[in-house]
Amino acid sequence: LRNTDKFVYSRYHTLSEIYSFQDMLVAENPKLVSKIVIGPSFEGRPLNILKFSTGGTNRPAIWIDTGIHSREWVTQASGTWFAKKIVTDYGRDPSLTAILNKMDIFLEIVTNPDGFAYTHSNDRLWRKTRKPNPGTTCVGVDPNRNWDAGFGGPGSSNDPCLQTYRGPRANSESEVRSIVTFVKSHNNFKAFISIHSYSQLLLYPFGFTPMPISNRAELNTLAQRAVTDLASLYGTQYRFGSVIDTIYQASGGSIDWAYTQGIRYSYTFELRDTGRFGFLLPADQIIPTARETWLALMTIMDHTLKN
Ligand code: ING
Ligand code: ZN
Repeated sequence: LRNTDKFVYSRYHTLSEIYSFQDMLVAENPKLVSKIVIGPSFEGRPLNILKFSTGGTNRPAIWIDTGIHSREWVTQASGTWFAKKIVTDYGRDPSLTAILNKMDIFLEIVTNPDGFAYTHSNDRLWRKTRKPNPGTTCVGVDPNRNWDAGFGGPGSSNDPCLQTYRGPRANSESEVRSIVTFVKSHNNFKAFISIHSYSQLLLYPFGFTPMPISNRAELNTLAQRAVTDLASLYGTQYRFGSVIDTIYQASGGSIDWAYTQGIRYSYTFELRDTGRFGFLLPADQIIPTARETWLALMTIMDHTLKN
């Protein structure tokens, strides 16, 4: 692991390898990329964000996170590929260059590092954080039910032994609270994209209520364009719609929170596949998944720039 050209994007990597990747990318591209530590995880690991910026102060910004659910390994792997893609394409691809000449991109690749370490060491299918819960041996909170948007409502559990345990209160998890504090203090995010797997879906708010968002028609049309662009590469088919209409009711999710903060381009991706391999997606699908997803991300980011 000497530099980010030698990094093997077609394999899954450990947490320490991804941390090294981030530091190498910053060292190689100091004028474009910086690392911000927004907090410690529950177990004390750094919550790293890569900031891609060509200047300015507090420019309008795009948030992208991968790996908030630790077992969704193709997302952290894709996030790593996106980071390299951004530094490769800036100054070469006119659309990305236009975006970065006006906006900043913030990318959190390992949003749940304690869970991710645990998927390598103990349980490949661990989803939640690793914070112990009082009164039970069951560990962890679902970091996508812990946000302050319909917190505690349907589609979240008060049972610490379940995968969708919401936690004792909104923002109880450092991994969530650190993002909330960062996004609020920045105060100029225009898009918030949270990347999960699997199911091949592109979802917009809300998950906690059937109430339609005010720019539903715009987000629906944009989602349709994004999934069409995604499919143009390898034919991968995505469905799209609101969380509640498309999959299930879910309260306390990140994109619902982002939307209620006024971030009008809020989306969740569910990457490959549709269930054949599920969370255990073979590594030879990492680069194709990242490449096709990048097309959809560019469509959303370009629209955000122009609106
Ligand atoms: N799916 C998401 C989950 O947390 C989701 C779906 C997206 C819910 C946005 C709420 C808001 O259940 C996976 N695979 O985790
Ligand atoms: Zn998930």
